[in-house]
Amino acid sequence: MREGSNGTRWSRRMAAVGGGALSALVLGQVALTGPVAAVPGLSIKTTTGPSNSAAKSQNATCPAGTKVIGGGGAITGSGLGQVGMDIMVPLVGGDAYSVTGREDENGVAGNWAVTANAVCATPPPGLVTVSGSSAPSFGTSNWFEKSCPAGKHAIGVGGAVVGASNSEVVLEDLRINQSSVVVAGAEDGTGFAGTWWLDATAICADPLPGEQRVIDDSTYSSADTQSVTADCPPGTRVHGVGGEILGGDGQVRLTEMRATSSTTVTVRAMEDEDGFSSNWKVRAYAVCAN
Ligand SMILES: [Ca+2]
Ligand SMILES: [Ca+2]
Ligand SMILES: [Ca+2]
Repeated sequence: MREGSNGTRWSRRMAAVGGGALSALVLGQVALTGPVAAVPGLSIKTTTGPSNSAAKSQNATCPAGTKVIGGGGAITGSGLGQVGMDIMVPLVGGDAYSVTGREDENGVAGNWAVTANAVCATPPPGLVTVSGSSAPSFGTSNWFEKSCPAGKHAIGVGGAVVGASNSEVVLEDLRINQSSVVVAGAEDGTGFAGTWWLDATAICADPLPGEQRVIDDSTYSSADTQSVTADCPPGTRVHGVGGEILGGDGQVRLTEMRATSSTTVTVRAMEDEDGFSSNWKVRAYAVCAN
């Protein structure tokens, strides 16, 4: 079990090691013998809530008989980069994926909406959801890894920043490794005086038919916005969704991390209200299967 957290500047360190072009890496391809059946009942449900200036949650609910195997969300409207998706989680019971949007500490002029996105399927063999929490953070950033039970693969991820009442601690990373998920957060550019921690949820299952992971990075620069897609190979579809900001140092917020089609995961992020002078990028994870 690799599980734990620390107070290092994880995002920045990862940015340093991942600064080169990482294009269309296909990782963790599972060799399967014999006939493989597709995961049945696969669908992607997307809902968008009201446009206003209040903190709010939006749930995307799976059809009867199916469960959430992955999910994501997006913010649209005014204040992009100032509204954090700081809580992105499958709901208990696995019937919906929930995304909460909250404004930064000095608010946003204008209205915005939350979109939630659920990847749903007839429960694949071995489906189980496990969660854990980091220790309270004493640094400006933190991360937490939650492993799947032995032999299972991580196909979906949820994460939450706990302890801040607005988006003063930014949920930066919802990363899917082969057998674990990693959730990371960072205090905003002016810091946060309170205590906070991270919750991480891994949606795990037996290896999926034809499972492969596609990871793609945006360019690495100090542009105000960055976006990238991870596209599933021909014959496979998106089953799991992940994304992360590398090098954002709490001054970049995810504005989109979701399946934008049955074969594509899109991740976008934008710098905060007064910008960010360093280079950063976003990374998209697609767990693809037949
Ligand atoms: Ca603001
Ligand atoms: Ca602050
Ligand atoms: Ca800033």
